[in-house]
Amino acid sequence: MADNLHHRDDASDPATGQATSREFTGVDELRQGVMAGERRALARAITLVESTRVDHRSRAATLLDDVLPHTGSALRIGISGPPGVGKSTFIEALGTHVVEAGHRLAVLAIDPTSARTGGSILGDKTRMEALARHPGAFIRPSPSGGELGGVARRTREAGLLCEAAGHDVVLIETVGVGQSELAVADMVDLFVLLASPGGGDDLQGIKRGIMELADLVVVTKADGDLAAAAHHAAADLRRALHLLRPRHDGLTTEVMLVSSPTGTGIAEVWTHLVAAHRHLVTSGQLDRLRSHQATAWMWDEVRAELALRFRQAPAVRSVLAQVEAAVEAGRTSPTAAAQMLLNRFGSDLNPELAAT
Ligand SMILES: Nc1nc2c(ncn2[C@@H]2O[C@H](COP(=O)(O)OP(=O)(O)OP(=O)(O)O)[C@@H](O)[C@H]2O)c(=O)[nH]1
Ligand SMILES: [Mg+2]
Repeated sequence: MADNLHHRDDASDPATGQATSREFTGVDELRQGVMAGERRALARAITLVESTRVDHRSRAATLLDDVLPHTGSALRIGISGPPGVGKSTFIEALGTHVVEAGHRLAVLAIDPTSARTGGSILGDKTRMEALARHPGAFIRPSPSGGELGGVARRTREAGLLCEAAGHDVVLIETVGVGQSELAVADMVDLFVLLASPGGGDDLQGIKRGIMELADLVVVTKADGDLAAAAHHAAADLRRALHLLRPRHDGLTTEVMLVSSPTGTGIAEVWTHLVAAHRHLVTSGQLDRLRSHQATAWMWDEVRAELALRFRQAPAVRSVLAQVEAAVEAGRTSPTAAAQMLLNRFGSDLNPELAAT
């Protein structure tokens, strides 16, 4: 497999998500490939966890359980910001700095708005060109389609696989257009928010609830004509952040400035992130954060699976359209309808309940 190490991920057919070669068919083989840091095995493993097929889901669960003991030591960073703020350009610059420092980097993306096959990073080839070609970097586009919850769960799993494959820095990017920032903040150690110099009236277009998630705010495009505006934006952001409680004890949310194309400020951002992470580790907060995230993740899985089984249960399915129509038309109250459906679901699970 050594000859594949320097290739970009091309192990699956983007149209079908199906594996295109016969290698790594068994879970055990896949696990060994992942653990050996083989990029094709990693790509294939991620394709497996992204699959919604029932038999794939159970194989994916086995694989994830197997690799779990080999995860946890990576620095997990979330990066978000409004469209066009400079996320891709920033990740290219920061990522290059990180791999040149000897780290192995994985870049994952969550873009539930993207119906494009192959996800957002396809269009980013030009902006992450150098990084994509670097042997120390693994870039994986957002799984296309599906609702946010599903995409987020698969991305979380992909992150674990990357860690098992030896990537000690995992960046998870998302476009800041909705709920996806929350999903990302829930799976990373540190959350970085990008802001642009001229974002508009309400603090560079950042909503307060999102600002509260940030461990670091980075103002992009602090160069050329935009340099002065960037400094103004940074001052505004510092004032706003001053009023917020930091996410972690002992860490204040800094505002830093970068110019991604020239690289100005990038090394400082990295140094800051490493120091913040070290603080989380030594203060014991990282362990607590991750335990909390793991439990939340479990409940997330339960909720999603339960909702799926609920919709598929024959006793529910047979009346679902009718009940929905009745609620839509105002003939049945949502509460009564939900109760009725839940009772039917319960009786499907346990026929004895139906008698009561
Ligand atoms: N001058 C300057 N331009 C930048 C900087 N960062 C990004 N840009 C430019 O801003 C534009 C958008 O950058 P992207 O990196 O594509 O932004 P993005 O946030 O990934 O955008 P989406 O993926 O569409 O959400 C591009 O034309 C970049 O060249 C910067 O630090 N300085
Ligand atoms: Mg982008």
